[in-house]
Amino acid sequence: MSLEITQVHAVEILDSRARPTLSVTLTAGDGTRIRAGVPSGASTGTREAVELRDGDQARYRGQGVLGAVGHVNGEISRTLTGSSFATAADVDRALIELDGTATKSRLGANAVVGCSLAAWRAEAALAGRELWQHLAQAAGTAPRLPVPHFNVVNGGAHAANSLDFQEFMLAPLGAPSLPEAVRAGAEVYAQLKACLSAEGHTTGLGDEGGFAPGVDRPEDVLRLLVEAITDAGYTPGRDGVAIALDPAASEFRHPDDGLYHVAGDALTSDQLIDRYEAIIDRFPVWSIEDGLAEDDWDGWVRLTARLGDRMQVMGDDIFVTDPAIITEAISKKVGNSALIKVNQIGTVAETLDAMRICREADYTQMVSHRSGETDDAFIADLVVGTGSGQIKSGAPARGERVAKYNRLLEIAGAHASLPFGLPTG
Ligand code: 2PG
Ligand code: MG
Repeated sequence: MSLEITQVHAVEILDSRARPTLSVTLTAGDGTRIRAGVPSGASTGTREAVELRDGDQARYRGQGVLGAVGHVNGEISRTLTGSSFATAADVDRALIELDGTATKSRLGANAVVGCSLAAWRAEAALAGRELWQHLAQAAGTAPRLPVPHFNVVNGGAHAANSLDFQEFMLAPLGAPSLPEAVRAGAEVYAQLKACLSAEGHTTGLGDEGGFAPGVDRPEDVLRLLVEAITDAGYTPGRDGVAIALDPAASEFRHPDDGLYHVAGDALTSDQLIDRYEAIIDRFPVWSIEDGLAEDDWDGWVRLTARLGDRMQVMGDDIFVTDPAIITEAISKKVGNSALIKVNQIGTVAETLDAMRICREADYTQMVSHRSGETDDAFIADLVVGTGSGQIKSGAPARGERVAKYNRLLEIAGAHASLPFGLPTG
């Protein structure tokens, strides 16, 4: 079977932060029309694929994407239409070649990723398969429903509060099924709102739908989370509802002194590792993403050596879903887990490659949304198809976040025999 594309067309739409992004519509030879929405991050890694923004201050404060839209409707359309591709991976290769830069900065990673997502979706539709089934076949993986990680408290670059750590997530590791995990996330989220109100905190939301209270110390948030988990009737910990953190430490390491600034303390890498150790001694935290900054590779080696047998040490900004960087990290024993974002590297084919490298090295993986999102739920199918076992898509609230969890619930409801939870063995 081959993929014949008759039209590719992009328009500028809005993401969940009122910033422009792309919607790409691809028409296949048989008339099938497929749409993809492009996500966008705020706390980005410096080695990520580069989004093209117009920079025209007269429109959307320079954030417009008409240039990227123009590339889809011009150069990319001319390259992809009229020819027939053996696979969607070949479309990705054509996009990479056409762009010609290491970071997709010429056409824009936002233009490229929209076309890639649409091409894989089109290939699945032409094959008459669900997207997750198609991705499983392409990757040679066993499908599995993931443990959702609900980001219920937002700080850092995702909220206007003074909390330095970016994300506090509920991980219902002990749930018996995906629907029960979603239920636990939603019930604890509601309980947390009550706990915050009871202590006089505001319950306004951050970019990913989590609460953004005026609490400074991460330990104070963790205490509130444990209280909410317990009050909602769940057991804090791996048998019930555990906690995962994304401090996003690159954001609070100050360039002037090289120290990590957390709630008024200025910490060296080793002092911050001590703080994490104290946190996991005291609270049911099972995973820490970006615990140190993306350029603190020596610190990462020590963090992994000290805490890697007790928890997930996950790289996001440091790995940027880049197969070459992940390969280097594995050889240096940096982390034991990778966050996976398609738009960080720019194509689905390269993402599947990064995921294969992780699998082969026994690095765990979590598929992730971005803080700026659309209603596109591609990542729900990606996580199920690749069987990676973990996803984060923000709070169990707000349309662009629940679009992913609801897609997972639909897959779970229609395919009762799919296994759920972290991969075993
Ligand atoms: C992260 C992501 C998603 P952003 O740091 O993991 O939660 O944030 O999309 O802003 O990079
Ligand atoms: Mg992160």
